[in-house]
Amino acid sequence: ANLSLLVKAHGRVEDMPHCPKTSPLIGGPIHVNFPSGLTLAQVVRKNPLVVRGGRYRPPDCEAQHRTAIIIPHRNREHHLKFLLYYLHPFLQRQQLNYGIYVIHQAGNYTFNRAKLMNVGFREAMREEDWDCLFFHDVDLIPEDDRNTYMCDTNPKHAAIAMDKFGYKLPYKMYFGGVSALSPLHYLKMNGFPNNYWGWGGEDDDIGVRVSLGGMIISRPSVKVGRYKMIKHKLDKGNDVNPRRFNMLAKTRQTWKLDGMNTVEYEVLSRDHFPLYTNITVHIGTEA
Ligand code: UDH
Repeated sequence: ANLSLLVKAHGRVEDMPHCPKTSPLIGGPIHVNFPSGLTLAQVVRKNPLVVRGGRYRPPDCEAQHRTAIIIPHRNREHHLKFLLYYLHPFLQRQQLNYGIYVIHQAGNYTFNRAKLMNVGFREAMREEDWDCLFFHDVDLIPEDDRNTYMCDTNPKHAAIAMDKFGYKLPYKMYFGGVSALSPLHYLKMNGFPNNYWGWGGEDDDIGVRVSLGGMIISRPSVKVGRYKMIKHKLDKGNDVNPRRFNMLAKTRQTWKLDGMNTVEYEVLSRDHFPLYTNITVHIGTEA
């Protein structure tokens, strides 16, 4: 009996049942607020089954889905704390095998969200055979459990109804905030662009890549794909990119020449913190 318990703790037991198609723990709408004084230590205590590096497997059934969350980050520790506070229980209620990766841009040079996602993809896949990657802004909190963090047959845009856009899609091709791709989807579109430095444009470029890769965007319903954004101002080191429209006009010519096949970076550290894996990376500067 001890042995079977031991094996169970590692989630590899053959006779553990598969988790059901729809988790019985899903409760629907979530009331999101931002408790003042919340600490990471409290979040750790609330999530006793999360192990080193922010990894989790359901204790009593074999998860049907393996999802990595990739969060581009610099200087938003305050937002990260709230995201972890909500995301860990949310993913556990969905009975996922999951891991959370924070990709932290080193230095003060202009921020590059999309390139950090490419780093996250490669580094997460190095650790585990994830079948789905959720590319997740640090300041967006999902407001409904039924927004399942699993991949579809097509790339999925999950953050379709944000409070800041009046809980609706701002425009038809919008692909920003939170999106989900399988490794196959990601490689079909050559990942994300590496050359969008500063704010804006990269999410639309990614949307165009989806269709250039021969895929379409799938979406949850507006009722379910709801997110609350933690209010903030434009960051230092992330000025609006004035070249974004010119670049966007050329995606059709550039997507195969720039992306996952050309990404270069240097990992400075990899830390397996209790609630997430932090990868600090030097991604260089604009050419
Ligand atoms: N990010 C960081 N650090 C930065 C910049 C961006 O971590 O310095 C990450 C973070 O995950 C963020 C994402 O990149 O959620 C997207 O950046 P953003 O939040 O600046 O973009 P968004 O379009 O917000 O969500 C624009 C803020 C403009 C505020 C205007 C006030 N009315």
